[in-house]
Amino acid sequence: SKKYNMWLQYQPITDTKMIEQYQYFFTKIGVLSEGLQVQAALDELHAAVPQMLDAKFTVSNDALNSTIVIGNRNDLARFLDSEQQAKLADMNDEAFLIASNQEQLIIAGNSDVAVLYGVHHLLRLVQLNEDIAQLSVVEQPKNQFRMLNQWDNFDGSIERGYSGQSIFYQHNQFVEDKTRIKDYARFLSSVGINAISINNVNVWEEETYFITKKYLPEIQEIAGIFRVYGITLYLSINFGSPVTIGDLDTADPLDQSVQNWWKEKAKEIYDYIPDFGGFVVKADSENRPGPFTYERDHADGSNMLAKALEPFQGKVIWRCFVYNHLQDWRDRTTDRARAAYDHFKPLDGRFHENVILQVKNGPMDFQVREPASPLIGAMPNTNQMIEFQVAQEYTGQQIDLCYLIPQWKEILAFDTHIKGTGTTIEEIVAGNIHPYKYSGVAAVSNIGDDENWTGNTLAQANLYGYGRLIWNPSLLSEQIAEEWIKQTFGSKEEVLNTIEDMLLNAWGIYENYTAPLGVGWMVTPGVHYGPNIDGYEYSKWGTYHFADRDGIGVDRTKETGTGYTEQYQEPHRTIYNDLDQVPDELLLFFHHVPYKYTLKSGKTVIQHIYDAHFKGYEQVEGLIEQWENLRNYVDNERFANVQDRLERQLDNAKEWRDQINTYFYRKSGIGDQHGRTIY
Ligand code: BDP
Repeated sequence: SKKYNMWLQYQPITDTKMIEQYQYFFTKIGVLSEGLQVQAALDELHAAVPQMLDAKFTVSNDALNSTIVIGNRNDLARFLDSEQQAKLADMNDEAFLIASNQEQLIIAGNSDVAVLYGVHHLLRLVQLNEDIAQLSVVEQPKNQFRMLNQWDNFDGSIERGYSGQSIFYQHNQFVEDKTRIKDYARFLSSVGINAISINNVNVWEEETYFITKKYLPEIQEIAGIFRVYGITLYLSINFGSPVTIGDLDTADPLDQSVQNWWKEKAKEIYDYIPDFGGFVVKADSENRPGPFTYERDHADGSNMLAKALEPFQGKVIWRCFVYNHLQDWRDRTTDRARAAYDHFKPLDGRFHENVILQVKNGPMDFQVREPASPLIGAMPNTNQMIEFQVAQEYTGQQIDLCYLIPQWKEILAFDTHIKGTGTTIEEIVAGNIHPYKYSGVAAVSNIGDDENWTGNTLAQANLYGYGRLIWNPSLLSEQIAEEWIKQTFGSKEEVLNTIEDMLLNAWGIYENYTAPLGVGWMVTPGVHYGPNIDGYEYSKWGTYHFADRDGIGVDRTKETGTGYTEQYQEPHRTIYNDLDQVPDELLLFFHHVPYKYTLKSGKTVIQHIYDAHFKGYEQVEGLIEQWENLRNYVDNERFANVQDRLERQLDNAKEWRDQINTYFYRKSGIGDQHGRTIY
């Protein structure tokens, strides 16, 4: 169905200018390589071409007489001129080249999976109705690791999942029918994802056994499905495994028997899955076990696992989401925002070369607005990757529309100044600033077994955009939106313009009606949807806004606050620390100010709160109208799905608007300048 097929719709080409050209090229396909991923590329052509062109093609290894030739660089060598050879030789393993003239089109990859990427690139061009008769494309991914983390539990539930149940597990069993896993792999490879961890970072009881004979045969099968699409499989592990599933009484990383236990474990896993990626580890975080129990640190813990995986080229992806989740809210000196940096920065240089630290994009936890994490790039001698959240945990849970690409782009563009101007997060995680052996990007996935994968059909754009963006971070949010819309809904002007406008404004709209000016956390505790202004205010999680009768915001300055601003390089340290320089949208993240404090916009904080919340609600009404105009352009199912979500979003925006405005009116006693009704 259309909703199931996401951006690989392969709808019949109707552009009469292009159809002849496409029909010409897709008649004789020469396949010169035999690898698994080249076979997957051919399968994809078989799936796509008959639908798009109402035509069939022949397949042979007769390259000379083929209209399209695909293969890896070695097998295709004779067909590449020296310039093309040189170009490819200059690029990484996942690079491909597409070259065409009126007669023939060549796709050459630096590896088999690169051929698959090249074929997807071509199919994308066709879906976008582009001219393919004079192509000269060379592309390589900017990031080495392009990963997704599934937060799927063995019982079939998904931690922070908003699209149904797991496509991997049901009632503590692996799903029997693996079609969806295969299709997921197809979708992911079409946007260049090359790594996946398939179980929740919180590894509860039964999942701990994933690394045992009990489950490895099934995991081996899943690894095999992903392998065909060039995606390496990882597992989240429980640091306490030697105790939980072994017969040791300790998981102390410096204990010889523990080290041996993990070495044996690694051997066992690699017997089943020779190209197993490695472990994702959440340790000493939110009640998960870790090295702290044994008075060891994160370097001790991760290195021990790294040594076990090393003989097999495995990696340890160690998460930096570590903070005191049992803090006393009365203690105003501890600051959760400081935690990742405080824990990890002092350990720089002590990590094994196959350890990669995975750092969330902001210092707190995927709020609608946070500054970039100061830990990223701050450890020149330690591999790092950034972690985004495609799942809309705090950004509307795939009920509310929130196109996240602009948020991620802002983070990637952040210039840390760690090694002078131009040391952006984008370049750091691409491995261009520090001599990382491994680096890249990971993100929490947003899919489940809903027919449309993502609950809200428009949330498919975030998954698509995530892959595209981390392959090529210089793509604009607009470009990614356009590509996605055309492939998903077709190229009609009306559809394109409307959905693009909706997507590009969505993040700002969501921010308008939720927590203001970077303060975050005014969500319902636990579920994290809908407003509850004081829900987290007197709790142990370190998530406060400090609103009182005089003002609001968290003082993180050097002089009077938590000193968090000191974790940044100049000029950010000064900018964030200085009330006159801090950008409005982050004001309350860094400062506690009176309600009548005047923003750079010229408004007072309190008036900004009122205006933004009234506006945000109206903007959602606007989204509903925009979507309504597409009634005749979008198939009923997808139309109804989005319409329903937008109605629910409006209810949510209303709750937020009224609770936030009322709360701050009551706290401050200051009325709205425009005299609007505040309940
Ligand atoms: C938070 C989620 C929680 C996750 C945690 C994590 O609320 O469910 O387990 O992040 O990243 O955002 O480990």
